[in-house]
Amino acid sequence: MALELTIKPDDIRLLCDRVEAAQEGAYAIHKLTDDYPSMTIDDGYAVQAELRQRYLAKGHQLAGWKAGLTSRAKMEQMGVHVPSIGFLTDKMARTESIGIKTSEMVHPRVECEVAFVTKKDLQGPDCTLQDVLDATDYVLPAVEIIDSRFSGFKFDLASVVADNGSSARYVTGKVRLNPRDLDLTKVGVVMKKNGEVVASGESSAVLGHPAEAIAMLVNILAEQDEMLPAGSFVMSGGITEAIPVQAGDAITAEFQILGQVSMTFV
Ligand code: OOG
Ligand code: MG
Repeated sequence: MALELTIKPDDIRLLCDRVEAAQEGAYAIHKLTDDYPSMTIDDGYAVQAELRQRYLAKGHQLAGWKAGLTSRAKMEQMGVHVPSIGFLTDKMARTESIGIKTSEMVHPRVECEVAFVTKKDLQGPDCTLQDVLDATDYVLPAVEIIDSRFSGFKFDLASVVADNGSSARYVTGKVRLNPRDLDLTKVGVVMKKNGEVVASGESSAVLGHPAEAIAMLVNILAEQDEMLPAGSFVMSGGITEAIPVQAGDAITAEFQILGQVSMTFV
């Protein structure tokens, strides 16, 4: 299956120019559908694919994928009701020990996610939760730092997909567990900002089971004639709503069983 586009290739490149410049310059733009009201989700994925080619051509390495808008809290916060996917590069990875620069982002927000690392290729369509569990090497805790390039963090699905699902940065924790050694529907999370609890939830919020989000991601990749190779790092989507952060903030995400992920913003 291939994407069905309603926007001409020249315009896909033009929209990609806009998104790429906003991502690299850390400034807000208006949502793409303001100028292309008929833009579809497939058009959005075509812009995202062009963006991925451009980053890879510049020497960035593909580091994995992320599912987004997979929990009710996230869908309600963003007013969007269909999950999405985006790609991750090595340039987005951050560690717990080094302050994360807010000057490189427009209006960053943090969210707690269960991440997966695979040991077998996964190929859609029809990828299931069980296929994902069978292919999982280990799960680990992660915090995604999202940063919509759209003014006011307001968008529709076509626009956010073109903006690579607001992907910006991510940090992983140290615990790695075999998915058979925990109940992945019952991972409680608490997000603290400067020592105060700002969000909490349970991993079942992500499509009933976070592995379901990975299956969905694999099936969306199949629509683009792509698969998820063994060894992939994949984030399954924010469990709670995303929390705004600014320079000076310290964030700790506490995951039951999976330990914690901490970071500071500078
Ligand atoms: C879109 C990205 C959503 C998640 O985990 O739900 C996402 C957004 O909310 O800007 O990464
Ligand atoms: Mg996310």
